[in-house]
Amino acid sequence: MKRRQLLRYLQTSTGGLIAARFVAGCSAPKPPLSAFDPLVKSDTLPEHLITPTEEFYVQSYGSAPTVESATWRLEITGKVKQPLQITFDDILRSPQQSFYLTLECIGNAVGGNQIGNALWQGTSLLPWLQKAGVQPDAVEFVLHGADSYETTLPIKDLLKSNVSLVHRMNGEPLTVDHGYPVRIIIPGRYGQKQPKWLVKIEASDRTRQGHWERRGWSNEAQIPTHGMIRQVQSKPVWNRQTAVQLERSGKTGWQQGVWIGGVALDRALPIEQVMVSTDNGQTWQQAEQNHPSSTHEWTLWRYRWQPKQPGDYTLLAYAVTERETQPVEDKQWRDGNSSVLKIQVKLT
Ligand SMILES: Nc1nc2c(c(=O)[nH]1)N[C@H]1C(S)=C(S)[C@@H](COP(=O)(O)O)O[C@H]1N2
Ligand SMILES: [Mo]
Repeated sequence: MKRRQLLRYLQTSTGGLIAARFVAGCSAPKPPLSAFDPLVKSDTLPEHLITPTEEFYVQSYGSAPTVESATWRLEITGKVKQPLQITFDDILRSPQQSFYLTLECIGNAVGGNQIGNALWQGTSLLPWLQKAGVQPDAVEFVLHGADSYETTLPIKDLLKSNVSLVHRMNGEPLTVDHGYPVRIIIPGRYGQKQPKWLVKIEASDRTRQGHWERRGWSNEAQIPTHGMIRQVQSKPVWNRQTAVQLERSGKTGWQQGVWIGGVALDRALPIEQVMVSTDNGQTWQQAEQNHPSSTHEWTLWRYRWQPKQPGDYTLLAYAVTERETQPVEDKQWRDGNSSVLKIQVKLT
């Protein structure tokens, strides 16, 4: 179902020009309580934190098209030497790869829920692209969804063995909302570069812009270094729940210490550290973190805070990679929002 919830006007960095985006998508999102509890409730950080498919955000610009796997075809066409048609059976018969990867929407609000981690299964696109053969004057691939969605990427960015035609998510066939029967996953990019209901890959000799790119969103859509607080003690926090109150005593009382937990992600590099502040940025401490299966899966982190007295506190967290330190100040939206979510904690 299409829901146009709000229209955001965005000032572009080049000044003057106004870009707009309809943020369609998820029904009133629910806090990911069940998914995030292990961040603060286990002895050690889990290896993976999967977002259950029912809680996984859905971002579609229109309604989900009905596509049957039996009649579904993926065309590889345009500036290729030999156009190809791939069937669903072809995909199932090809070598399978399973991988954990965190998907996020470039329009996700700071600390928002348009992010999730799943176990995806599919097959590499590369052998088919090699079979089709790209003509020398091709510069881009245009990826088409059955809903007429399109996005583009430079030729070289698709000629990688970790670009997958995916047909399963969290051990089940893709749901209709998530792109049944087949979507593409291109690690390192925001969700906008991963068409669902993929039906055509077209090599082109000129550059053009896709659905969201025409509306002012980054054409590179590369995921920046960024992290976010997701849980304080047993309470989930996110952009719609940024204030938490904790009592001194009791099972989750602050006297025994307060767990602050969250996630962090980058397009390609491992998260080197996550720094946490409990005094609105005056002092910073390094969080404990896990080591995910790949740099495309979110890093889980947590920090044990031992408050000394009641009062009001502001919690912040930022992530660091070799390339980038997440800025604590606000940043432009069009390249993906990587600024820091502020959590207000009242200790009584
Ligand atoms: N065909 C198609 N693919 C699409 C979209 C779309 O509207 N149509 N939305 C994109 C956007 S903006 C995002 S963030 C991701 C969301 O994937 P999800 O709904 O499985 O979470 O899908 C991408 N792929
Ligand atoms: Mo998106």
